[in-house]
Amino acid sequence: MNKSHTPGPDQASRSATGMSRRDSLKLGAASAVAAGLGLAPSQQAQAEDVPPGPPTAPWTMPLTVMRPKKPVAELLPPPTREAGPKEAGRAPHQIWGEPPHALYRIVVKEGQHSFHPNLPTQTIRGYDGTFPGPCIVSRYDEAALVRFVNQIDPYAVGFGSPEISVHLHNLHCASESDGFAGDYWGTLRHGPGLTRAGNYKDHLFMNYYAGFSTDPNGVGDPREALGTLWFHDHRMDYTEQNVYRGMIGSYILFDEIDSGNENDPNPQALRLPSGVGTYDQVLMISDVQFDASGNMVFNPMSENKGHLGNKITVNGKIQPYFRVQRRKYRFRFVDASVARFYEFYLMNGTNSEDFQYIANDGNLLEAPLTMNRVRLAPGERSDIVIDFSKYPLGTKLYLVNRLAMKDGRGPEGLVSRGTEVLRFDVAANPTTPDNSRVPERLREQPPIDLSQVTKRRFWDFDKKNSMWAVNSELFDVEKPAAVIPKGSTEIWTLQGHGSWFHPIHIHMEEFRILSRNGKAPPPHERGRKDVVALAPDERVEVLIKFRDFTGKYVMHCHNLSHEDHAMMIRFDVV
Ligand SMILES: [Cu+2]
Repeated sequence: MNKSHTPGPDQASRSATGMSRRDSLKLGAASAVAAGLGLAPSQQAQAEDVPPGPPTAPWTMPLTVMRPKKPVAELLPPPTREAGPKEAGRAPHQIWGEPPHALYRIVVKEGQHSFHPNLPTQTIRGYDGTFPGPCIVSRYDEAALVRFVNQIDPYAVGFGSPEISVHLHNLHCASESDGFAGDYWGTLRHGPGLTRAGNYKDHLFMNYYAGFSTDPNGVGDPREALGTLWFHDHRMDYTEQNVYRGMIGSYILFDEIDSGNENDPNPQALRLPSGVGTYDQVLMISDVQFDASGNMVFNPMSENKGHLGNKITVNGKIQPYFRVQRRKYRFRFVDASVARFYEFYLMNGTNSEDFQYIANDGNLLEAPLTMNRVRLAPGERSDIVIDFSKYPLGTKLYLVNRLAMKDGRGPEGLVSRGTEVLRFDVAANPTTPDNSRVPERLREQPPIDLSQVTKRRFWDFDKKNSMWAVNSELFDVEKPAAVIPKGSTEIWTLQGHGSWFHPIHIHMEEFRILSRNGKAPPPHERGRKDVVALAPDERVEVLIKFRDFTGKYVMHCHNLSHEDHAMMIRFDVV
């Protein structure tokens, strides 16, 4: 048995159905059903072709709009550099000086959620008990400290784990606040990366540009700015179940250039459509599997493939509508699904409409692209701007996913009709003039400089004994697969195999795609990225730096079933 599978401090924690994916592999189908998953035999038999789920009437409720979560005036006990007495036993914050600009408190707990009025209310587990969780809006050079309070019953039953590890996907962040897979915690148990369990854990997000520690001014490089981020659970072995059950939220970063103000008088400001919750909208996309009675199910027999839903949700709703004014809007797509890839089109009758594609993985491109599709792998983000002033009042536009998937193997090509997931109703003229714009130049990119490269590493993503492996090894939480001196620049080669797609995500720093099978990446992938969808047998080379922080981080497949068993490596920056 691989060392990483030896029992850790928490191993008494298995709840009735919350067995880890690896356990259920060992136990097999019969015991998984016996564990009370309540799946009808037909559904088990159809694990690959997801059954359609009960009918739901389209366009019966409005889109849930993500608005900025309010900070709190104080936290009790006050945050401290060293973990507080009742805090999960994390390492001290690497940077600790002035009090953080904003304090947030997010309670991780069960909540009752309605995906659709035709379906029963579901017990989800999420940030503040909602699906999706809150949206935090932050700014560069204004640190945010987020206290995550874990109120999940440590003896809770059902799929998912009561222990959590919160990862803020894409933040350039100190290891102790990154949500390392082995840093999971609850009120009773903890992972091998922490010294004790706790009631809460503070994550300190400094919101510094990469390169700040070697910049004489301490600012870093604004060309490294991040924009659309999201946070989600990263608990080793249970990430898929916890994310699927609702542990997702969004995090937006602004700076002087992308300032979040379309009327900004600063000449540097881009003045993109602004106002998170008004003309700047987060769209978190998750697919959920419902059984015939309309209950959300998690089928561990999709083991090894990736769990697909039979309903696509946008901000936790099935087929909502969104009333828009005849003006420009920014939409930030987040693929928060555990395995599903999407390709979205904006349909006006039978025409697919063009829009401006401005950011990939939350990072503004150098220049906007005119496109008619948004393709997303799990973990990826895309920002687009749609100008609804082109359409007469009363127009209805549909966001349609045309990408087919039969199982977690990956996308199988486009279908002609697709699934409508969101309807835009052009409902009103703007009440104030639309001063927003999409300028011809967005954000300058750092140059690709290969002269700094000190090391190349090769990572092979393949199956080994029915498990997912990297360089033929399963994830070992205790042992780094790479030890990287802080400040290094490296080229990593990511190699896929067989007929499987693997969306590969690297923590801590973004990368630039140098080549896909020896060829330049497509224009929308020429900016900075943190996920690259590795196609079957594809070889991707990326350039990546490891700056500013030290500690343990991970690279993994963002098909979360693959990640959980166990296509992930630990790397340490020292
Ligand atoms: Cu994978």
